[in-house]
Amino acid sequence: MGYKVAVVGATGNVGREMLDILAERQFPADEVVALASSRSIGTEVSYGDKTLKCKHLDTYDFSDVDIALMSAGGDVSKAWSPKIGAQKCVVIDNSSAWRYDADVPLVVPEVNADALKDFGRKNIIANPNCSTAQLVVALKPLHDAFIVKRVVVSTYQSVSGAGKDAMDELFAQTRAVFVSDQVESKKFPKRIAFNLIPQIDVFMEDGFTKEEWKMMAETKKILDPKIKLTATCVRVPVFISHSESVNVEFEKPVTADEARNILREAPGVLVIDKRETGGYITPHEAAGEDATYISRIREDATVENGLAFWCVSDNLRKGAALNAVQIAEALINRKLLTPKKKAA
Ligand code: 11C
Repeated sequence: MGYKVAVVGATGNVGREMLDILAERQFPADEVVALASSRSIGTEVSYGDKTLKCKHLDTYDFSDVDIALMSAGGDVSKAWSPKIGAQKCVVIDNSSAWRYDADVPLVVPEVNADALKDFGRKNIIANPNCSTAQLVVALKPLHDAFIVKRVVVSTYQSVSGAGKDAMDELFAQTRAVFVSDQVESKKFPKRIAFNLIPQIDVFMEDGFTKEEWKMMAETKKILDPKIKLTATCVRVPVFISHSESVNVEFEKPVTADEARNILREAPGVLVIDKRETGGYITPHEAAGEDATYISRIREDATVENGLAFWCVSDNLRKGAALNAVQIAEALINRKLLTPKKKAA
């Protein structure tokens, strides 16, 4: 007897990826339903070798659903997650609506799966921002060994993080540059084709952007509130995968070899670090993959106990859909969730 799973926001970049990953990983689901807003009702989406027709979220009854994987944006999540949770269906939410709520665990299973034990307070579990997820997967094993004090991270984030319209904008602008040089920007504040934009999300009062603040706040909640982190988040003309240049100061001395060996054994991490031309991973190579790739590991002699590395991951997978499905798997493996049908 398996689980009934609803994918909310099934027609979006992340929703479609959630359906693919449920099928690929043979998630123990008896039934998967695709839900969407009114404008997508009837739209067909793929789930393995099946085709699902999207049903309307507003009229859907969650009373026999075990898990709702939500990727419908913060406003939909704020309105719907409490109602769905009240029907004893656990919501795994990909938006930022609940991440900073003390009663909602914010989880990356390789890092803090123990936090899942508190999910019943609201029946909501939050997925972190994509740029945070890959970073904490890389930092966790290093933190366990050397204790992270401070992180300086610069991101190179793909347009898929901003949704399908943003991918279409990069495509249209790239073509327009060659055809007419009439480039129109709607989704991004400046042209993204053959350019990069040092702004993701809105500006905060202190001059950082919300994306940069999220990386700091989420790393503290997931990994350790004592960690200091400063981020510069940049949008780049890449379709899929976020890349990060990371500098870390540790409490204990660290060598590049020690860090490399620890990262090689770490869950969710693949080290590609040949110290030769091409001996590292690029976003193009990480797209469609599950791992968080680490390359360019080297000591940073400008600070005490410093280390620098390059970190790349598919933002739609580990940064969103894969992490959400892994949370659902962790609930099952830890026996924190029984299918309603079996319990009845
Ligand atoms: C981006 N990281 O690349 C964002 C997308 O808080 O879940 C995800 C925003 C979030 O634009």
